[in-house]
Amino acid sequence: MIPVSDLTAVRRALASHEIETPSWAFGNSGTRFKVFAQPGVPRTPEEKIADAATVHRFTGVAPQVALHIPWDTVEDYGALASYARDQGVRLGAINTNVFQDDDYKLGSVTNPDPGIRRKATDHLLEAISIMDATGSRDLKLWFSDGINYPGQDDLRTRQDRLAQALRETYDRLGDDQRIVLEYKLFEPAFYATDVPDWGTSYAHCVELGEKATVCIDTGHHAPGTNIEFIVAFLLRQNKLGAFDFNSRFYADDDLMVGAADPFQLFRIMYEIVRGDALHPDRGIAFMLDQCHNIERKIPAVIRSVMNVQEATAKALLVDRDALSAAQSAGDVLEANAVVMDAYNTDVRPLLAQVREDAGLDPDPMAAFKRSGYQERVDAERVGGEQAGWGA
Ligand code: PSV
Ligand code: MN
Ligand code: MN
Repeated sequence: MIPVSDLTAVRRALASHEIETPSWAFGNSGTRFKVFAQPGVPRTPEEKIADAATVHRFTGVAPQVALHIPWDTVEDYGALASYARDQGVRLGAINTNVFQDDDYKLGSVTNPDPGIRRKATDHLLEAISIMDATGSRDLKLWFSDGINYPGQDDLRTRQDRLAQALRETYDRLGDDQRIVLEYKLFEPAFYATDVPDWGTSYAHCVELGEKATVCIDTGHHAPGTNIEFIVAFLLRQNKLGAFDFNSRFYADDDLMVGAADPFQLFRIMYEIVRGDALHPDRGIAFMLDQCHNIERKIPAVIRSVMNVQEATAKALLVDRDALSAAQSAGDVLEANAVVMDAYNTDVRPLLAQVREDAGLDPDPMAAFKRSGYQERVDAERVGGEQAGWGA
């Protein structure tokens, strides 16, 4: 493990790490079987931002909140951005939604009907106008497009339609804006998805240009996929733009990141550290994309942020000199031991110290509980909104 004398750099790295929270994590959500409504859930985008700001107040590392359009539709996005600023946070990625309209039954930008393709592409362009008003950098694209049966539509033509819509969208981006293109193996399409994997996303991004990068949603792979390999590969190509962090036991479970497989999260964060991509200046957005169906939402997001911090702290503790010496010597067991030593370190005291240095309570979960915020919003907010999922 890294010598104690080098811990200053580790502390500094941890203090500057930023995690972006999703507005929809604070609303009611569920599965297709049932949405269990909770008291105190936000009724408006402003209230979702207030909850995200609360997470930031207790963790100190979540200064940005992502919006989902149309779930977070408002009249004046500039005013929403200044509301967020007043709360102590910024508006982050604008997530597009071309999956919750009857017109999109056979696809959005890959639909065989040119009128529906136009409608979907117009939504993407409108999202860029929202970014102009909010000052957001990232346009997050996820397409539910795909087909359920062999022969239902032409696989290759659908790629052409996708490329065309992406090109039009890309050409509308401002100088400081970019596309982050998410992939997903299956669901809602069950036979073939139009952007099913990182390779497809990567190829479209390369074709588009340098303002297009891949978004890795950790829940969107086949079981057993080596996600840290994807991270290493994309970083090497300068094509990793963002994460949608969550964890899964089976498919796209959207559970709290680090809950199902903290070791995988550590391995991912090690590749980030190895690729020198942790600092916000490096342009990787570490976003959460989660739904809290049965647990209270604000503390679940606080816990998720802490889980990412713990994995990151362990990744930073890997003794990279010792690791590369063992690797060069072909010492398999020693190399593995160096990595495992870091993973098996209890980093909670280190993170408590980092928080105290930043003037925060060392235990954000306990501090949130004591604050009375939950009780206050439970009493104040009557008739909270559904997040958009699980209707
Ligand atoms: C799709 O499963 C997805 O991961 C996309 O990011 C959506 O925009 C998001 O879920 C909404 O939670
Ligand atoms: Mn996602
Ligand atoms: Mn998902």
